[in-house]
Amino acid sequence: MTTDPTPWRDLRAWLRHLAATDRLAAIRKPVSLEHELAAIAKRLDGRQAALFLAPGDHAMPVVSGFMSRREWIAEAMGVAGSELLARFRHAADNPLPWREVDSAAAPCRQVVHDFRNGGLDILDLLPIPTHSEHDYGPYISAGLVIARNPRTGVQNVSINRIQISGPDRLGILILPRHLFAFFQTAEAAGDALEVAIAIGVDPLTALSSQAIAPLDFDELEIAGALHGQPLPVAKCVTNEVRVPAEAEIVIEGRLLPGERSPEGPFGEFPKYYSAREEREVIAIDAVTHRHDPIFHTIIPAEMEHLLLGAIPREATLLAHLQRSFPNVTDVHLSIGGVGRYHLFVQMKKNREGQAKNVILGAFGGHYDLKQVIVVDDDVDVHNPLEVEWAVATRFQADRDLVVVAGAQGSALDPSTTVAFDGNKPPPHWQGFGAKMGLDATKPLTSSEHVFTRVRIPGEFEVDLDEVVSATGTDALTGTPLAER
Ligand SMILES: [Mn+2]
Repeated sequence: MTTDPTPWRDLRAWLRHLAATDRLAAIRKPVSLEHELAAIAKRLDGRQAALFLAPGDHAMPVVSGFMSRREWIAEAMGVAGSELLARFRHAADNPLPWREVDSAAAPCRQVVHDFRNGGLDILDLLPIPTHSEHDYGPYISAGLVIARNPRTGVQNVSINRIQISGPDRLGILILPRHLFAFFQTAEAAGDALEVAIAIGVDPLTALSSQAIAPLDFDELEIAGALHGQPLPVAKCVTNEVRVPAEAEIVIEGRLLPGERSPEGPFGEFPKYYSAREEREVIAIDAVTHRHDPIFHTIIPAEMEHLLLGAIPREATLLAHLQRSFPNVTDVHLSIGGVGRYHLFVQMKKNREGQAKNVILGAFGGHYDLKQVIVVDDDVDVHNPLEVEWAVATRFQADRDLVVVAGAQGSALDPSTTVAFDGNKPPPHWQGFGAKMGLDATKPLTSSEHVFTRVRIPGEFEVDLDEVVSATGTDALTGTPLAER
């Protein structure tokens, strides 16, 4: 597998590439940071990245949607779309340690705003949008939160939603994963946890942050492997965290021990809001950035958000399934299933009943999975119409359906809350729900043509440019136009 260095080492190189290929829309008109910016970016999502040159009262541009297509992400990796999951998995299996550069010379700290003496307001410095209708206010939605394990010093990278709570205060949602474990350790000792929030990184570094990796596995090493060379990192000005040196903007701060304050509501990936609750608090110590930095925002629940979550999960789930079922050939987390809940699995079945084993195996691979559909290898799992056709013609509910009641699922799935008073389950009941698996594979043996898929010989070989006369003939009369 190729590990040649990729050409797009930082965000601006990737944006120049998109601009050169008509995939970057420049919005010069002043737009409001409240809803208007997000509305425009949403309309362009999946077609063109949006670069806002006059957001709010700020001179700092905002970009969104620069990885809103699966093919674009494959392109950033330098592989074909069919190689995307294999390339990501190869990088996760072969991480490349980062390379520390002279922090004083790092692009991400060409300009330093020290918050420790007070008087600065993050909303004056950065163009932070308010996205959805009922959001509490401005949110940082594309910040890579980097912290070090207090026990081992190994870093972790995750994207967390970050609310602006005050001039130097942030609210943050921390799910019970690695950052949570680090902060628990620090807080138990009465210590703050140093963090850095990197905003405006290249697509591969952003994607790496979403890898489903073990504790004490620095996701920035996957970014290096995807780039084909070690990622340059620089030490923060006010703490020990190492951040991508090419980042546009870095917020340095501390998660405060024993402090909680209200965070939310915020429109999340399932296209519903999560509630306002007491959550962790970050105190800002510094904001550093490049000269002329670019602020990145992810429009919640749109393609950039869904793909960032889906692709690393697909790579992990494919590897997980192939360990037990080497005849599994591909997987896809559907966009309709918010890139998290619905998994399509393609396999070359060679024993009856295998698809049900695959269904059970998949549910063990990630608790977010709610529905698994298994299809044969003649069905394209990246095309939801093909998957529905397989269910329509190869599946019978009394024979091919697997239901597991009362399992753990996504806490953000609102249908898991209906049995609870006011739809508010206590934390230990959140995400409690059912799993559904559909075996939409055809039987291994069948009578002649019962399961033969209709095809027309030559359909894919025909050269339309050659056989269709674009001009010169009147389609109705067959008279050459030149003679009319
Ligand atoms: Mn991690």
